[in-house]
Amino acid sequence: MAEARERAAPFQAPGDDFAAAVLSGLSRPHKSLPCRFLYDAVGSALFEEITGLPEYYPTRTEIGILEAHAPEMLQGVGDETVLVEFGSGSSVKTEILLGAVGGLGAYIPIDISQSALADAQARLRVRFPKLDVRLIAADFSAPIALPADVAQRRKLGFFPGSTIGNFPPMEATRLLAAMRETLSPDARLVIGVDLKKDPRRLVRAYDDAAGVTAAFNLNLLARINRELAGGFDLDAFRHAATYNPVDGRVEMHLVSLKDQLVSVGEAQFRFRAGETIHTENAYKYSIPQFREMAQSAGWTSRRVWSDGSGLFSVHELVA
Ligand code: AVJ
Repeated sequence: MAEARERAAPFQAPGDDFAAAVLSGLSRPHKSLPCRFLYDAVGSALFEEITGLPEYYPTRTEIGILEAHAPEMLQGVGDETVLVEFGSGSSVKTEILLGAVGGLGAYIPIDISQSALADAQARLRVRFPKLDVRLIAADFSAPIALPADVAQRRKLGFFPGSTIGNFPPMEATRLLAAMRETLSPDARLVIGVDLKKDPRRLVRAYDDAAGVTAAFNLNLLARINRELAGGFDLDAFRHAATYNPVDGRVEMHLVSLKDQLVSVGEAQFRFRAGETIHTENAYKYSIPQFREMAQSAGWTSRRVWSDGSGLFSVHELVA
């Protein structure tokens, strides 16, 4: 049961138990850890650095698409509309939309991190002093009850970053359906989805020359050492990124370089040389594939925007 819940919610839930997840994940025949644990303070800073790497095209490509097409994406948005962002983090991409909108009823960022929400609010207050910002600290993987005064207003959802790609298709479908419910009635969702492409290009985006993604992945072991009295030797593991064409996903792993026994608190785990801990999936979708998944969650993809090289897509879904 606990395992199913972990897979359903790759992002940090309140009261989320790192210790329990690590003990259960390392006890499996195929060792794995939920990717939400990559994002402690160190991991979040490393991810920020990843978004600026030459190989990591998604962030800058999506920003380019948003900048080029924000006015079209915002058609029909006005003083009555409420903008709801899922997993808003620092809300950087939101500023592109907010900068292009004429009027907006309210902006509701939903994030599990209270501190990320507070930072975003402080920044937005400077640039958009009149904007009504309502913070919601919550896990967006289940339907969320919005404040009563906005529940009946027209809502535009925003879910950028191809975060949807971290969920296996079944859970992604469930998540899209939950978002439709949160945004109903008259739901609309602008969502960023990374596209299928040359596997070599995909793998390079997750295994950069400067080794930042390797540091990001290995930080998970450092975090276990820091927080759970772990005995991982970081030099005895290496980062690996591969493309799995059957499942259409990039996988990140930590590969044991030798036979070894590693302690985590009182527990001990055996690793064979070459055995891996699977730490993240990033599913990639063609435009028709994503359309079909959205359809099975009750959405229709009405419009889709892409960059000139076909690297990344932004869909407009309507209920
Ligand atoms: C933030 C989850 C969308 O999957 O591309 C980047 C995370 N992992 N490099 C992604 C990530 C390694 C990123 N997401």
